[in-house]
Amino acid sequence: MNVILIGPPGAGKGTQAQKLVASRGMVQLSTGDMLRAAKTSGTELGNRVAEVMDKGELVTDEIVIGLIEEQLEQGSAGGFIFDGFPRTLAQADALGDLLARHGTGLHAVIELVVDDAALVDRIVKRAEDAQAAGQPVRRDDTPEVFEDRLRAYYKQTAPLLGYYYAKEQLSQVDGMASVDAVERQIAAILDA
Ligand code: B4P
Repeated sequence: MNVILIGPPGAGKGTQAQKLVASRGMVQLSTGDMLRAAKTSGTELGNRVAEVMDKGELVTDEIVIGLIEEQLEQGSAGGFIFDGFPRTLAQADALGDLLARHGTGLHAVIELVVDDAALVDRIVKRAEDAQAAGQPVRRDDTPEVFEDRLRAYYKQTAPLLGYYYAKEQLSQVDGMASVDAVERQIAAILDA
């Protein structure tokens, strides 16, 4: 089963993807995590990625699609969770082509619906928690950069909701609920 988790920044895509890894043996493909790893690599590509991410903008489709393509080559018996990918229509088209080339397809697209105000609170809390624990704070987890991330979401990613709705693949969950309650809603969709 291949599943996309879609939603605004801080909606809980990464949190729920990890739950699916634990409960269903799926492989999580988080473009955010892959890009953060590239950022710390110190390569020229990593430096270019860092500049874009720290401004709250989207990295180019070419880079992100290339990262996903590499991971798909490795296969997954339990299927893939696409966490934070696709984020543009070009990425969505590319994913459809890549899955078809691997003889598989997309089984569900799950939107995590969360109010904008709650998103900012979560991002600020994550930064505070990281600081208190002496861990690195994400440079894009500030209220200022968050505004730009949210703007990028509504402009470039939200159109994907109509794209997948038209294909009858879109389901919505209440992302304002607790982590466990969101997990139960997702399980019900995947089991249906
Ligand atoms: P991502 O890493 O995808 O990050 P995100 O949108 O912030 O996170 P997510 O929704 O996964 O939230 P999380 O579970 O962590 O992207 C970061 C950047 O990478 C982008 O801005 C962009 O520059 C770049 N990028 C990534 N993919 C790209 C692509 N495909 N194309 C181009 N550029 C790309 O949850 C957030 C917080 O909320 C956590 O602290 C969590 O504990 C908390 N939380 C989660 N669920 C909760 C719940 N139900 N209740 C209360 N708190 C909850």
